[in-house]
Amino acid sequence: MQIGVHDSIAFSFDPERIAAFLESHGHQCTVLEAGDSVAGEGYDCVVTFGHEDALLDAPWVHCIRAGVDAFPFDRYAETETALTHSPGIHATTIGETVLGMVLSFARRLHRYRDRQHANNWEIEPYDATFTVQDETVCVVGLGTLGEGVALRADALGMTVRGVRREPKPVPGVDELFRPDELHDAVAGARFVVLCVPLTEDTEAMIDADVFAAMDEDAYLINVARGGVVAEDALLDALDGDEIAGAGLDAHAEEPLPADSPLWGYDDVIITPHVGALSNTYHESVGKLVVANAERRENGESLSDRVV
Ligand code: NDP
Ligand code: 7N6
Repeated sequence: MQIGVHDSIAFSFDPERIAAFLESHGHQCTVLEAGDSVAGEGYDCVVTFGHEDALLDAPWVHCIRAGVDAFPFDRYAETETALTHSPGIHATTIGETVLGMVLSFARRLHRYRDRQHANNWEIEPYDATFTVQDETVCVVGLGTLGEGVALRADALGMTVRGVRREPKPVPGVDELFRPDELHDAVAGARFVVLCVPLTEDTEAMIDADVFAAMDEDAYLINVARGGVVAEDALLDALDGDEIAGAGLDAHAEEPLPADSPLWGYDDVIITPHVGALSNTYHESVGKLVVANAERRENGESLSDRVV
């Protein structure tokens, strides 16, 4: 197959990595720059991080992300361009990123790393330090990400609450809540971890009322999308000591603007939307594309299709 590899992938890793992987599986690849024409170039598929209108000239666009909330579905439907995404590959990376943040907050590692830059031996307040064993985590959204977090939290001896619409049990989750029980689910949890897609229902679902329901010593961790959290309410909650801190991989605006107040808090850990990345991401996505290319060649319908 002839596959275009869009250089928006460079937000996450070198597009040549996935091009080389696809070529090693017998496909011909061209790296496309933003603004390059796709019409009439003979591409069977374009693999991309983001959307631009030129992609609508391809018969099939594959997004390397699980969340495709930034794609204009109606335009894909209008132009009959198939859009596929990359679910099911983020459990381990995100699970480990979240548990890294959880352990850092508990063991205060982020504060010692901050002080290391100033050769500063200062010790954290005695009461600021805790162990996560026997603490409670509330995981909001229990798909690939949420289960990856739940299993790892369970392995560390945490009590795991989960929130989802369908009351279907999930490995590692001790207690299930419905979205309309969110306030009860977060109350008493030391960590609240967001793993939901950004939809009409989840936009700004973490608002001032949810922060008020959270414990004062609780931490919010967002590995979903920035839009799931009402950012003003988060800032108020941090300023008003309504919560203890936050671990933020997803942000309302990305890159997080240099003048965002969020950079300034001792107990906010900011990562630049890299929670899912690892040195094998190109292979994980590449395998999804290779499998779908085979389906397309065999005249079968594509998997993981969103439009
Ligand atoms: P999945 O589709 O596997 O899981 C989504 C989960 O959210 C399901 O358990 C679903 O359960 C639940 N859910 C949906 N709507 C609601 C709601 N209104 N209230 C409560 N729960 C809800 O998605 P993934 O786990 O793969 O990814 C989730 C999102 O995380 C992606 O859409 C993406 O935006 C983001 N993401 C971020 C990454 C990063 O790098 N930081 C990496 C990968 C994904 P039910 O249907 O029962 O409600
Ligand atoms: C890194 C993953 C997703 O939705 O936001 C993540 O999958 C990006 C490319």
